[in-house]
Amino acid sequence: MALAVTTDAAGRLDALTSWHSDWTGLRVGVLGLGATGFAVADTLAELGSDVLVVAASADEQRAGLIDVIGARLVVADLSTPPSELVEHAPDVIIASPGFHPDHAVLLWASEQAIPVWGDIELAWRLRDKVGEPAEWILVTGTNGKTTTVQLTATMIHAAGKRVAPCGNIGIPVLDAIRDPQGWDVLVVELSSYQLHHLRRSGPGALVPHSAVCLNIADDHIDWHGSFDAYRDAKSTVYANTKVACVYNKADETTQRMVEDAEVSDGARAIGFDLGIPGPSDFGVVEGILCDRAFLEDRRNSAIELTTVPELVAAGLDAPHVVANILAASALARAYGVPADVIHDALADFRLDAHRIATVAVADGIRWVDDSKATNPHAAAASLTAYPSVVWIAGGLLKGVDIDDLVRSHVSRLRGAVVIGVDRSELVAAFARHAPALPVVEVVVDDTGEVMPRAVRLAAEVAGAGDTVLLAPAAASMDQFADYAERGHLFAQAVREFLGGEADDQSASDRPEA
Ligand code: UMA
Repeated sequence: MALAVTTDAAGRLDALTSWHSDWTGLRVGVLGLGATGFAVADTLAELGSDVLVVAASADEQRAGLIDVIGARLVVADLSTPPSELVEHAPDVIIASPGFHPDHAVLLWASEQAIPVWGDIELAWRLRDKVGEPAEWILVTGTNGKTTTVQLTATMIHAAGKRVAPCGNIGIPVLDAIRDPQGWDVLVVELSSYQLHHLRRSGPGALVPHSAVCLNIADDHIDWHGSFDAYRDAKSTVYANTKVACVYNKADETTQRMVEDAEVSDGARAIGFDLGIPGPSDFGVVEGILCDRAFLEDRRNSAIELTTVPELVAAGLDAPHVVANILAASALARAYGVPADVIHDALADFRLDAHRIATVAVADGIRWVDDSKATNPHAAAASLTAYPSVVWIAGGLLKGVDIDDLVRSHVSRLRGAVVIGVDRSELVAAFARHAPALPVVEVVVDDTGEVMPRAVRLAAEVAGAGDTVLLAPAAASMDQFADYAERGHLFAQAVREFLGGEADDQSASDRPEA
């Protein structure tokens, strides 16, 4: 009898592949009440499901709306599954991305054989709410995801298509698919957390138009448990791709992911890097960014997309940004965007705040905010863009090893200012690889004080021709609300310092000799 019930429940879930399926009465446990949990609860309550949300904490505004949308909320210590959830006996659990795979409630769900979906799978199943479902273009990678999503969406929009950037970028995909205007294309940023919850086959598996993993390096190892688990999660992005699997020729792991992927018949592998492109690649020839993939005579010719001098004018010439542009162009060309449309779209494109943004240039010193460099791989890309750097680094290292980053960039460093809780690891790495380098620590914890002190200390070391670069290689949550606040406070401190208002109290921050 129990077996029959389980089979029926599984059969019902398998059949739920449309907005127009019968979702009424489905017992759903939603984990988390952030952006994702709210979108999930709101959607499924609208569809008539019986929704119970559980979260360790919840923002007041969303919590206040739970009754209104017709769901229930339990805020509890989730070290064990709350009794309300056990009594609810959910047919399916939908987990917010931040829930660790070993979270007590997920372990319980697995013991009880309760299927767990992510919000992305739910959105895929519901994608036909408004007219013809949009094509999905997927973007993941350790760094450059958001910029590449924005670039791709900008290019497709310039071609006159209705396109929504969504996903980890900050807009739940469920919000995009419920937008009454409907879309031709969703460009979906996927984090490794979201990819971890995706299945590669079966009724809930995504079938993307095209996909890219931009690069892969140590990040979020504390969440996934190992680099291999992180890489495996990322590789799911290519599963079932129909048209183009775009990979980074400078990052062999992404190429292997494509080689190993189960894709739809006819899907092509398209490489990109900053070198000369082979047939089926995107690359750069004598300062010209080229498509050598989406043209008839790709053996003998290539199509010009834009030039490096034009990118310099738009502030888009840092090497990692050029790589993002090539990846986005590959996705847009795969979707059929003409090369001249891409060219014109790039001329107007500007990077978001806190991404390799020049805050000020004074006395020959450039001050750059790359607070978005939250891991060593991103910081490496940003360090590589400048020849002589006073580096402001540190924060929460998230279990990743900083040693290689320090070792491989010492030659371009004039000095370093170390911030954040994990300072000792950075300071030890400098001691090992650059014992003569001036390295100072900011030992204050007060959020408002960290950047003014870091800026004053950096100014003591920097000279004409140097760049003072905030590229922390670490997360910000130890001292700041997020990377945006960290970058904002840096920029403010730079402006105040250059305004001549700063006095010098920095000696107290120097480490003991
Ligand atoms: N919660 C718990 N226990 C946990 C984890 C979370 O109770 O162990 C609860 C919290 O109390 C809160 C809710 O879950 O109620 C928060 O859920 P969440 O952490 O999954 O965050 P959301 O607000 O749903 O936002 C998520 C993404 N956040 C994370 O993956 C951590 C957002 O990416 C994304 O924009 C949003 O979904 C929409 O898709 C942010 C992010 O930092 C930008 N992503 C990471 C990154 O880019 O490095 C992966």
